[in-house]
Amino acid sequence: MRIPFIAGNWKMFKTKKEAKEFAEEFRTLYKDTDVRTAICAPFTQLDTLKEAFAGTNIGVGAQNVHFEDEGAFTGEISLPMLKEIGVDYCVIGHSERRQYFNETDETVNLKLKKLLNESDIVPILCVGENLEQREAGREKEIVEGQIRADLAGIAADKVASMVIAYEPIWAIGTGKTATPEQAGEMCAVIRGVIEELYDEDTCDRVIIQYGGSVKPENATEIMNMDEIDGALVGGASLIPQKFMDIINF
Ligand code: G2H
Repeated sequence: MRIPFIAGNWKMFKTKKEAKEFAEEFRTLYKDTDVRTAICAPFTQLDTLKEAFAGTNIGVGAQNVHFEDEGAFTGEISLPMLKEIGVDYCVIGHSERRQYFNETDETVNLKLKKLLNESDIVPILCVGENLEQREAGREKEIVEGQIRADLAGIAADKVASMVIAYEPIWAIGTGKTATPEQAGEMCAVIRGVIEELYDEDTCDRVIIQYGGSVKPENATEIMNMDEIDGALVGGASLIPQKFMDIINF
């Protein structure tokens, strides 16, 4: 049985003051549920959230990590730095990083290996096709290719502990959501590739989220799809009540 997992991805939103205000309000709304929950925040807000959510089941995640421990990599953050803060999750390969910051399947693969081999931080690997690829009917081929390349050389037990988020680029922040059927179909494709690359047990255990304009109004139908175990929520995770309503889908 896979436990539903709903994570917020704040992207480059919220100052420390705003993060504190969010956490205070969210803690008053949050009731322990059977749903796993986390907020993936900008690096400078991670310690604030860890402190604010201490003693709760609310996890805290980063949105990127470098694959080297240290070095001349201006502007980057390493795994030892994240471990020191005690983060629980780390988003890897978000389409915005692939699109604007030169993230490739190769760097995604190095980052996943780094996290999985050297920490207990759970990666949330993002994959998804763009509009042009979807219109050309190539979405399955694109996502399959990303999964194969991103997971190359990673062992089954590590993959089983991961989270994969299917995020069609055309549905991100656009207000256009994939239909539950489209999202479910692609999550099934991902599970199928995992089974082919590994085995049934790994495929049964890996958590697969949908991400792309998830909001309280569409969370229930998305979460009701068999192959969808959770959601990666951008815009709607910035407002405590909205994010809570999604968790209570
Ligand atoms: C997709 C998602 C969160 P939004 O990027 O990762 O953002 O819910 O704003 O589309």
